[in-house]
Amino acid sequence: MKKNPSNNKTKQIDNHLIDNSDKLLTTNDGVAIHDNNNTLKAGERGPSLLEDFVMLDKMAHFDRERIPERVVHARGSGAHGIFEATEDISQYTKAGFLKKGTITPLFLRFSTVAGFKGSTDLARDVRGFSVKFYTEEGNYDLVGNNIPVFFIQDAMNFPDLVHAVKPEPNNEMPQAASAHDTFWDFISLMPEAAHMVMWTMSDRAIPRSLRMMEGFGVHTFKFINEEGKATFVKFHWKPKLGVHQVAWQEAQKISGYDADFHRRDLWENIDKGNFPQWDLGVQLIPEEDELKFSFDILDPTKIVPEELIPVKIIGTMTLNRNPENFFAETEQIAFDPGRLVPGIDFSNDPLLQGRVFSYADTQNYRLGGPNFHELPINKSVNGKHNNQKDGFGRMDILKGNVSYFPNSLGNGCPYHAMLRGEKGFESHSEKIDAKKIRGRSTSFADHFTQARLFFNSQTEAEQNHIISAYSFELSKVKSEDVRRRELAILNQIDKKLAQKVGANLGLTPPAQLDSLTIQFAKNNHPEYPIQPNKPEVEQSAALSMAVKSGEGTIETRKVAFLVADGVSKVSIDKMKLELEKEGAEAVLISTHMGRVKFKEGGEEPIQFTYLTEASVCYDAFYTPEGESVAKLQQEPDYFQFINEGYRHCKALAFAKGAEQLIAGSYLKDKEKDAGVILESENNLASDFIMVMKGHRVWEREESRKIPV
Ligand code: HDE
Repeated sequence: MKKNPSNNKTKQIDNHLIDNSDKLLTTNDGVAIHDNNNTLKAGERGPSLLEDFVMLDKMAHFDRERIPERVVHARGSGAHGIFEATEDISQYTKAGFLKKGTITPLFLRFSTVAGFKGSTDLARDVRGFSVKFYTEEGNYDLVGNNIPVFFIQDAMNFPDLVHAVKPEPNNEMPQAASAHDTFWDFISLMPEAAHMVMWTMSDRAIPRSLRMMEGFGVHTFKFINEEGKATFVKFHWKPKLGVHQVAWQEAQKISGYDADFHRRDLWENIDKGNFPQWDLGVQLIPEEDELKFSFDILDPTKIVPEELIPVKIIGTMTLNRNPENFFAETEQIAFDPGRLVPGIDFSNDPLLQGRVFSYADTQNYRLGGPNFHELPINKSVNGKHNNQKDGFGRMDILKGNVSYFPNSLGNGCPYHAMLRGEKGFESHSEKIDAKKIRGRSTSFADHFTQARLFFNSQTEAEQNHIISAYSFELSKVKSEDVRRRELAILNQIDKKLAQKVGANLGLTPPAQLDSLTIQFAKNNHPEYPIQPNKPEVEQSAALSMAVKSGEGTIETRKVAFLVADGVSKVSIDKMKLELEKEGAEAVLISTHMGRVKFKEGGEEPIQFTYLTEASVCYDAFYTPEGESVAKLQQEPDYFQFINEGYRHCKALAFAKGAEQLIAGSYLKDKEKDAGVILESENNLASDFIMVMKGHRVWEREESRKIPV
């Protein structure tokens, strides 16, 4: 696909690009620098002089290079792209960028939540999924996550949640991990978190790639049409590459081998022209049906099962351009779900309402003042015209003597839409007749039914991963009271889940919720526990990530070809051709850098070696035939690759003659499964591809475990 395509937003950004090629080095004032190596001194061995403005200019700027990192979602990666609206949904919304056929530039930033800016990509965590649409009617931000629900129901609890999950305040440990006392202490006192925690303990929290995650708007929003009629809407991003994970043990190892694994994967794929795509889907709920469900659609700890309201696809997003500069774009982009365009409005979800304040407030602080809207990455493409002026870092230069409204000296400009019979953003005129209360609706009091729905909708392998994740995390918690309190919550969700986690922790799950948990729940609902409504569905297929063998795609998957000098080029090329037809990538890994020599004569440059690479960074493994096989017999790191690949349930293919290497691995004592493909017994390439399409051979995980 075309490299670095341009549109009105990228052209706007390009106006700010600085190209230093063939340019003289200058100070910030444009004065040419004669010597960039030496400070000005009184004599060769004398003290430095204060008048050295060249050095002071350089150092003073350097001293101010860092800005505060985001208080949450500090670690992120972004890309430019476009959104194309493909359906006529004008009966629901008047939003211009959703009109069929409209193409809108955008910037997307993915993130982890808890870790600092330099932390690992592979933390077990929620992933942020923030999209800024540069629409012709102003910027619209859909600031979502890769999990469709949230931990808490009311914005008031957010600072506490974040304090609990971040490293503990006394010793600032652990980094980018929820496996510690304060997180589970808080969570076990907040039964409303039960559903979200179930998701974060599932494989959703350890994605294979940012390109292989779903995104969700989480809250219920409103669409508003030309007539001013509202329809409730929930947003979904569905990745064309499917939804995939890594194994937890893999995630931990990747964090060591390549802490930038997700960032690199996104960057490299966009760079190669493998532009990732997502369909945007909406669940539309007529206003009249607001109270029709067993749960409250304003409660952000609930999904609307797709069986009740199907997801309607309304457009496609394509990420097609890497940023030029991480700081200027990915770091300085300022998202804000509290700013809307005509055709979209808030619902009364109390979590969403709190976000309306927090984001602009944090940007004002993080980006050093109120002019962050003028930074190239944040600037709207339709301009900004108002009487707000001055402040730190002001870039726009306002003409004339008028900066107030109403005015006559400036012909009343910038003018009010309504004064000239035009339309601007109008809030939905929802009728509200209520008493002020500081409290919570009883319709928010059911905390376990959807957590159960999620657990029931997983395959056996997925359930096992959830059990292992709870066991791992709670094992890191020092307080036995906290562990037991969380087990009591799990027991309310599913007895099998609680028992299995309990067995791993050496604890019996309590039958009742802990008295402290109930005490806190009663704070919101004095009559807690409240009998939940009967759910409409007990299972929902969309909640599982499982794909069957042969059903998925292997596009952009990385297959390690394990070679050494003397490898057969024919054996490499045959497999490579078949994999590339399916869009996968073959990466040769050898015993040394430089050039790899072929059995048939000739050689090729080689970039990757057993020293620098790790099996956990690859999706599948192929050992070609040749004299290389004898060399690999002597290469312990080769066996590490295939042992680990096997342990992580990946496909392993062996060309004729290469299967003798199995004898030196842990695979030798295992009953052969569909994921070990031998040229002598199988249709090598097509069987290999079919297993890869299924992502993993999960049945291997429990029955044929091996140490690595
Ligand atoms: Fe955020 N959140 N959040 N959040 N959030 C921030 O804004 C906040 C919530 C989400 O890539 C902060 O610019 C409050 C839900 C993403 O730059 C901050 C509440 C969802 C990002 C903030 C929530 C999110 C943020 C920190 C509860 C999923 C990264 C830096 C009322 C729908 C955006 C910043 C990016 C970032 C506040 C809850 C997603 C402090 C108060 C629910 C993806 O303003």
